Amino acid sequence: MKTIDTWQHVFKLDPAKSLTDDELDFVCESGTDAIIVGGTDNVTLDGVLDLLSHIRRYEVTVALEVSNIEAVTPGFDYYLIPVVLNSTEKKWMMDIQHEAIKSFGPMIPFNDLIAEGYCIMNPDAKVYKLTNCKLPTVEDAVGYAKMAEHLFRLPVFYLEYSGTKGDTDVLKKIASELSNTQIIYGGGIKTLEDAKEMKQYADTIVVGNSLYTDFKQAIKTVKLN
Ligand code: 1GP
Repeated sequence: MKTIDTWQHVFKLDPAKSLTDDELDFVCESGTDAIIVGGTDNVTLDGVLDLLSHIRRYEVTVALEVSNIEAVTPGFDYYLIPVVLNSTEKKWMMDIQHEAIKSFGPMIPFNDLIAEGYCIMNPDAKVYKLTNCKLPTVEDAVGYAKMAEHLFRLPVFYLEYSGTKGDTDVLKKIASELSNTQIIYGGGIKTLEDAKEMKQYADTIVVGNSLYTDFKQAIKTVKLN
């Protein structure tokens, strides 16, 4: 297993979308540092189990990004817990996590949990709308990143542009402020060039949607490693 702090390149697979078995094999053997299983809509236990049972035939590290408590199952190396810093509703920062811990506390493998401070920058993204976010300015985003590291001491700050490529200036400013919290960047990476561009400032880059739109190009992003 590769520990999260060593991840440079990650693929994110959505349990509500499908790849062929051959494509999934390719993803698992691609040389990526880890696979995150996660999505915004229609994440079901069946969908999660389908992906997990396929991925577990390989050695690659696998994490579940928890978006729906009913779709959580044992068997992952990590459980990533998003905390949406720019949501206008406390629910997405604290209340759903609180409910989950109250209901499932004794079953939760706390050592495998990683809290991710999310800052969602694309107003058109489903996750932005679902969590009722407010669009951060550059200063706001840098402020959230500093809170993640210096106030909450979160292990991960996730700059999320899901569906569109983000602003490298924002990422650069954030990178210049953080030294302990790991910066994960995701959004709109389609090619190896995109991956290299965002990786200049992020510790870890995530490639999601392009696996479902242009698989061949998406797989090439791993050459970053
Ligand atoms: C989504 O950050 C990831 O949560 C990746 O974004 O789907 O746009 O690649 P894309």
